[in-house]
Amino acid sequence: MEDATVRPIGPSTGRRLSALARHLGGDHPASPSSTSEAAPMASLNHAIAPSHTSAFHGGSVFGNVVQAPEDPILGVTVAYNKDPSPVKVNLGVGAYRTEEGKPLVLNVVRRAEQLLVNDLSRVKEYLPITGLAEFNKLSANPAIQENRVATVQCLSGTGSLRVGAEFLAKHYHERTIYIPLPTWGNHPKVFTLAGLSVKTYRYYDPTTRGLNFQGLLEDLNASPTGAIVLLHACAHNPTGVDPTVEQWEQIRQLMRSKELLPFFDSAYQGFASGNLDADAQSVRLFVADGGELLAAQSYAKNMGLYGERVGALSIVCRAADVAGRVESQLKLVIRPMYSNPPIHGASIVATILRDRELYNEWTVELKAMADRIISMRHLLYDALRSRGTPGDWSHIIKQIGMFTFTGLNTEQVAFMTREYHIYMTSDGRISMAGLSSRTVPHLADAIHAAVTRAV
Ligand code: PLA
Repeated sequence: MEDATVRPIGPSTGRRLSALARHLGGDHPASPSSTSEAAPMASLNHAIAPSHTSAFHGGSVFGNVVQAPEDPILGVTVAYNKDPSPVKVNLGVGAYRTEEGKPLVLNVVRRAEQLLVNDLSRVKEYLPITGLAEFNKLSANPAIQENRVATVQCLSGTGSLRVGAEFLAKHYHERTIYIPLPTWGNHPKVFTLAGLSVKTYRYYDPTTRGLNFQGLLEDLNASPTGAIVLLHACAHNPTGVDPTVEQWEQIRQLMRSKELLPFFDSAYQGFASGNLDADAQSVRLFVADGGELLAAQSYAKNMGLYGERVGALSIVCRAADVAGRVESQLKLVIRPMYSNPPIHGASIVATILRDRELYNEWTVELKAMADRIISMRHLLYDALRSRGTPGDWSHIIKQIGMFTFTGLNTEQVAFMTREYHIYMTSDGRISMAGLSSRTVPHLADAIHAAVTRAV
């Protein structure tokens, strides 16, 4: 029997790749300079395009495969790992480190894992395609009482975004997604390869180092009715600049009046304010009006479960019957992609979310992480002030979440890496969570030297 939902792989993949190549190549409205990783993306253009093999090259059918560039964010860690310098600091990837510079496994996670290990009734059977039911129920927004949400466990935030985007490309009438300028460098790739067409809306104003709220409203207002809009739920990456609650309300009104479909990326809930509820306000505003939306959640950062790849995609619908049908189609997206998600990380999260005491312990540990990051902001700000480093650095303490968008340019970043072994993304973003009071003076020296000496 012919399955109408199956798309031919060859031509459709080719189309997606050429769309991405076009997007990365610059003749698209969302040109490479519009993302936070302009330079490395340009070179991706030819590297990502399929290279059809017609003959042997050097004895291998893959002889003509070109070397792809490293990922602009994860590649920073690759370079860092190769550097033998004892003073090197990795401020690239957004991964929390302790004051001692070590990765942190939350105590509450250790406790949950112990409970899981001790429970001999637990088995390693496949999960359903949609993942662990209890995890999904506990992850879904508590504001949704009416059962009008379809939640599926996915491979962390990235997997949730990808599954949501694949679903939209297949079942939603408008294929254009507007993403903020700048945004997380993986967003345009995830959405383009899922079959959506990516455009940008103004978000950040480099002159004020704040939100370009007027530009944002104008661009959303000028977008076609029904377009999808990617919104960072809180702690915007890379800028650390979020709308206020009043501004969120204005965004909501505009989007609802134009029937724009919100797709929230919630990768840092708890890292903006230290409070899970406060950081969910943006999403909850949109849920409270009864309208529809998508939300991709990640537990990588707020539970420190990075490598466990645990996250959830929620599609909030108008009514329960719609949500049921949406879930049935999400299963058709997931089954041929990875069949069903892994069990361990979701079991940890469910163990913590279901137990009042463990949940409370989590919120305390989360707040401690957020507070340490804030204290690093103050230390760095004070260190630059005491060095008399030219420029206004108050954005370091004003911006929120894991990152500071320093305003340092590519050359200055390269200088800091070369001379000071400070590793960060070329757009000038630093992960504050990777700093400690021991490394702040070294970073301040590097920034001072970069802005006073580098071109
Ligand atoms: N969305 C945003 C806005 C992110 O910053 C990240 C991760 C994700 C989604 C995906 O996270 P997950 O799949 O691990 O849940 N950004 C990191 C890491 C922390 C990365 O680039 O993969 C970053 O350094 O920007």
